[in-house]
Amino acid sequence: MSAANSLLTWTGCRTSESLNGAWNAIIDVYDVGASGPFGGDAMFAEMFGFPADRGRNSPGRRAEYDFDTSPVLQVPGDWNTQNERFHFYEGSMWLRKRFSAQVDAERRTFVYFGAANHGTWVYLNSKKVAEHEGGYGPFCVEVTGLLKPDEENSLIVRVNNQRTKSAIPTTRTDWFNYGGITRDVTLIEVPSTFIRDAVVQLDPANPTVVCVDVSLDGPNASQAVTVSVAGETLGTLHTNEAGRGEARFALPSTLRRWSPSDPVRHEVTVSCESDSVTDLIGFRTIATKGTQILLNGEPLFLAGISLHDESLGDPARRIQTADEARALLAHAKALGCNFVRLAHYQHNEHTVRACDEMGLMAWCEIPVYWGIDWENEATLANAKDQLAELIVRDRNRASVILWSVANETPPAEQRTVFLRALVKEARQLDPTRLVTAALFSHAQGGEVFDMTKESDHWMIDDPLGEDLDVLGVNEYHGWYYGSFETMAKTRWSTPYDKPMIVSEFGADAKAGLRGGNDESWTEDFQAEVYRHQLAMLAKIPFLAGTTPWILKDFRAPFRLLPDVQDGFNRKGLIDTNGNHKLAYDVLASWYQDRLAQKG
Ligand code: GCB
Repeated sequence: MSAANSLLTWTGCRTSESLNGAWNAIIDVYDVGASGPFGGDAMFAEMFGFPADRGRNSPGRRAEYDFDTSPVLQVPGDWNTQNERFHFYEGSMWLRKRFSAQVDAERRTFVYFGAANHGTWVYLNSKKVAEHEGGYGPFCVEVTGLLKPDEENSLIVRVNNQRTKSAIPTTRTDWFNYGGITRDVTLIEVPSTFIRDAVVQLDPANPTVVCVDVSLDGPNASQAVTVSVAGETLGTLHTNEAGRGEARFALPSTLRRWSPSDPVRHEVTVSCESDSVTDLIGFRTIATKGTQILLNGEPLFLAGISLHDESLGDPARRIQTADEARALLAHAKALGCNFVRLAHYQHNEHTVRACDEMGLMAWCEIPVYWGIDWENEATLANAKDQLAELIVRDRNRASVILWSVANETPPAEQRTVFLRALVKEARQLDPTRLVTAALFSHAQGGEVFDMTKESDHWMIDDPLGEDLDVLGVNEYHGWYYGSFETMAKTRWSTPYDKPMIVSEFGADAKAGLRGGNDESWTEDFQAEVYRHQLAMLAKIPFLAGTTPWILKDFRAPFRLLPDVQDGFNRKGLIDTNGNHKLAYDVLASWYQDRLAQKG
């Protein structure tokens, strides 16, 4: 079963207990912790097998490990920034949490992981209960009947962040490979028949109708289910034996619609005889018409910025809390953005919920990024799983308007077959949103051409464009290639009658480094690149939005220029502490004018 099928949604309203906090960690460089150094040998497995959770003073055979006296890591958290010894470690780490739980025999219990990077094995009281692949997606495991009522439980997680060629993402990424349980871990309790998922979204073709799709799970899966919005009952549907039910209900047209200027969310409750869930949901439509993007039927320009899932402050690390997400997004709001590109993988749910709350539309993406093993069926299966986890988790969020299936993948037959399968998957899981991908600007006629050759005509004709609703295009004129003179006369065209978002452009600048407008790595040069870029982009008739690269400097191991990069990609408009660079104001004033033009 795909991990997404077993995902719980509406978790915020559930009876739950956080398993965040101090976990003991054992580094396992030779990866022997599951079975000992001799594989299946029972004697050595007992001495070395970490899932048994024995220790120095445990009775019986000696154990050569001990969680109790091993270092502590905070969860959520990567190991790289918590312990200097682990900074560049890539491999297996075992983490253990002991906890006691009230066990109600009438109810079911799940352990929910926000994310763990990358391959995860989960053991409860020495029994393996789950495996999961993918460093950014949520997953959960049912542990009903496995918890001990009267003594402590041992939850042991082996996380391995080794980069591999067939994984998603693969071995080379321009971001840091933070290892560990990087997002919240929660013990969640539900009734024996419960609402596993409920999708409540406006019909894109008729904004006065809400489409409801419910799945119940448990022995009495066939039930009447009532849906109410803002205290008013919309109607009742009936689930079948398998627990599935769909219905369409009228939604009062007076109910305020969600938009960046009025990010209103309404209390939605879904109840059946055995369960009831509540959440805040915003209602809006998103569509395209020719080269325009329409929000609630009105064309608008997507004034955006790209972000990584990295918090402000020192040390740079993954976002862990809603407040950290809000603090980062506040810089995008101050820039005048109505849109963010959550690159290049599934961001923390806190960030997506903060987008809903703060009125930022969002582009959400999976790490199908550089060098994917297109021929590998397991790779495709994992990409589909990751996409499904993302969509199932976030398809009730009004802020999410675009699912992106890939970033910078050179056109080739098998690549297009692979990505088409993902586009299809996205549409099946969510027919209410738009699908995009960040394409290469320098791919024309199905080939990637030499970027160093100057060209003053950019034709966006990647064959995948046929399948997308919105074309995303990354380009680095004025930085990796292309002169300012050529940019001034560059013409853009596309055979597709579709909107285009320039999903990346930018230049590195070390905060505080000043110089001439022609001096690389200075704030002045970065600002100059932005001025030339914005002048060029303003002339593209099918441009529907921009998400320059990037809001904040971020950790990137192959960015090595001493005293400038030092392991960070410096294309941020702000540095890691939130200080603005000159280009920030250049973009802010362009967005102000652009949004004023569009009314
Ligand atoms: C890109 C990638 C992004 C990099 C960026 C850069 O094209 O999509 O992940 O960080 O360029 O800075 O070169």
